[in-house]
Amino acid sequence: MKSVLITGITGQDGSYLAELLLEQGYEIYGMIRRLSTPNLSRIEHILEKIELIEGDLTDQSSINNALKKSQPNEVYNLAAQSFVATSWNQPVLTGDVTGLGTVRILEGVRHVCPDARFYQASSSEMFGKVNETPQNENTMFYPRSPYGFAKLYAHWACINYRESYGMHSSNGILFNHESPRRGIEFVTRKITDAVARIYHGAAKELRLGNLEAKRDWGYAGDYVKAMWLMLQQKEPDDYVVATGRTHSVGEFAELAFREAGLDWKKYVKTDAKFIRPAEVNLLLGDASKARRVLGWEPEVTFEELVKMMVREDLKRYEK
Ligand code: NAP
Ligand code: F7E
Repeated sequence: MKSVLITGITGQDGSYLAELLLEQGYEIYGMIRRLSTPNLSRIEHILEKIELIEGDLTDQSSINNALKKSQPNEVYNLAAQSFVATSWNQPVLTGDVTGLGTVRILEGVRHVCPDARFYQASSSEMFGKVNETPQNENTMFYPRSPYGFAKLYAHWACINYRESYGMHSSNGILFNHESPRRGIEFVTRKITDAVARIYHGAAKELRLGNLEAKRDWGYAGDYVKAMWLMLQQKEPDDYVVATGRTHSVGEFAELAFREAGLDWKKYVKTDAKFIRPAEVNLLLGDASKARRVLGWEPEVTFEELVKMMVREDLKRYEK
């Protein structure tokens, strides 16, 4: 039986990836950090089928211990300080976890299990102030936040370990992907959660920042399949994963409110507090390489995604 170590298993993507790999028959180990209150809600339903090991991306010995204990054939590094807005308030921590943390785990793999295949959660945020549209694997990087430049450092570390040590390490340059399990502070989930609260009379308005920013939004359940496919290839490589469609934050809000029979213009207010020091205005991915080499296709459309998220949040508040 193949064994796998997932960092960030308690996060959105970690939970979907764990479900996918359970279906594929993997023995699953997840690295989790110690918190005063455990945060296992996204993996509660599979807890009996997986093994959790305590560890933190800022602590080399705990990473090495997790690798020794799991003896993985595949390692998925999904852990990160992943919220872009927070990265301006905690730039050093973001660099430590999201950037250096990747080097720590690459070092661990190199010493403990050099034959393990490695996946790095790279990000479209590395394109930042884009110099061409759509963005592909050859598009120039121009990160616009401490999160973006930490991810860029990790991205190049992954390539360098491939070239220096012959490691099977691949970068998935994933564009925004969402789901009903998305963290509540990200804009899509912030909107669908507010729609549900407003619908049930628990809130009167929704305050947002830049409504003009455009993102290529896909469904997380589709995107974890691309991660797995990358590690099934003979050769390691880097791939853009995206839908090829882009929408503004305003368009997302309009559709989400409409799904609950509400007019977004009556409830959405703009608030300078949510405007970022530097913005990524437009992301649109060209995933033709992933289509061609991995045979990967997104299945859930933008409209289906919005509907799914609104319905799940409405249900949650009904309960
Ligand atoms: P997420 O929901 O924020 O999950 C992040 C995970 O990292 C959580 O399990 C978190 O643990 C863990 N973590 C944070 N700091 C840690 C530390 N110091 N040591 C160990 N674990 C730590 O993120 P996601 O949306 O699933 O994204 C997964 C990965 O893909 C991230 O690296 C993200 O940056 C990247 N990415 C995401 C997107 C997207 O649109 N979702 C796009 C491109 C790339 P706790 O539960 O304890 O907080
Ligand atoms: O912002 C705008 C905001 O926080 C999207 C992470 O998963 O994807 C994610 O990063 C856009 C930005 O995601 C609000 O200014 C307006 O333009 O949902 P977000 P993100 O920054 O794109 C990338 C690919 C990752 O790798 C990251 O880990 O929405 N926006 N008003 C707002 N954003 C938030 N959060 N809150 C607002 O009120």
